[in-house]
Amino acid sequence: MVKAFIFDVDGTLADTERDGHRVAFNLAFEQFGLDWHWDEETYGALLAVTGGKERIQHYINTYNKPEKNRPDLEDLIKSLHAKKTENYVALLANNAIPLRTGVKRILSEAREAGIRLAIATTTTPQNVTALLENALGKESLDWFEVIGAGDIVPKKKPAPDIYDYVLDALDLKAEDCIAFEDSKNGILSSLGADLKTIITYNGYTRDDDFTGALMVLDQMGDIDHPSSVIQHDYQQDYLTVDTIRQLV
Ligand code: XBP
Ligand code: MG
Repeated sequence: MVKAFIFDVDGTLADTERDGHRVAFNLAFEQFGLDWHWDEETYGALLAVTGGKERIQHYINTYNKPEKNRPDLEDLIKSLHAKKTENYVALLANNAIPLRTGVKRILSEAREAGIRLAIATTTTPQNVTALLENALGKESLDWFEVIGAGDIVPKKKPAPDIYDYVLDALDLKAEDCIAFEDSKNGILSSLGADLKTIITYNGYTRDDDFTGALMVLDQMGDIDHPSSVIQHDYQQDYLTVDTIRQLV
């Protein structure tokens, strides 16, 4: 009996990375007078590191940026990231990034079926609030019993900590829940917490290794936008709560 669904945010609920986070990072770099620019391909490679502050540090190391020797580097990264969060929230408010196909329907079906909802993400809490409010309305924040996000745990994905935190807050066992993820770092985290995991990949993650997934699809899909199922013998046109219940 499935008792709760736990959702990743970036890449799973919405395609936020290329046209959301990436744009907000680049704007922050400009605002700080830095000549850094993350094009789509560069950003795809940088996504190997989760967490915006960690990603900036990784970029500085990998590209051997002169800023690496600044004595105030830690503060610089913190301020840059705070500006990036401000930019991202403003971007969502002006031009909401839609939820991926089928996400809203799955959330409604789950609510009707009495399945509890939660979020386990690496992104900053304000970003989750902004995405949900803009895409689904303010009241949608109450649909999620637990929102585990950002620095609330010291070790970000691929560590299992954020999922362990959410399971603990829900007071549920992993075997009673399903995780929804889009990336290798995401599934390493959810499997590390012993969660059965459904993958809906995106442009950046289509070639990731999803070994151990319960099912891998290109999207949850809808009646007009059928899913392609990559891994699992599954006959339906799109993912439904009933199908998920039959799978487990
Ligand atoms: C995605 C991430 C985040 C975002 C940027 O998290 O790794 O770092 O790219 O957000 P998930 P921040 O897939 O777990 O939702 O800059 O706030 O970290
Ligand atoms: Mg993700």
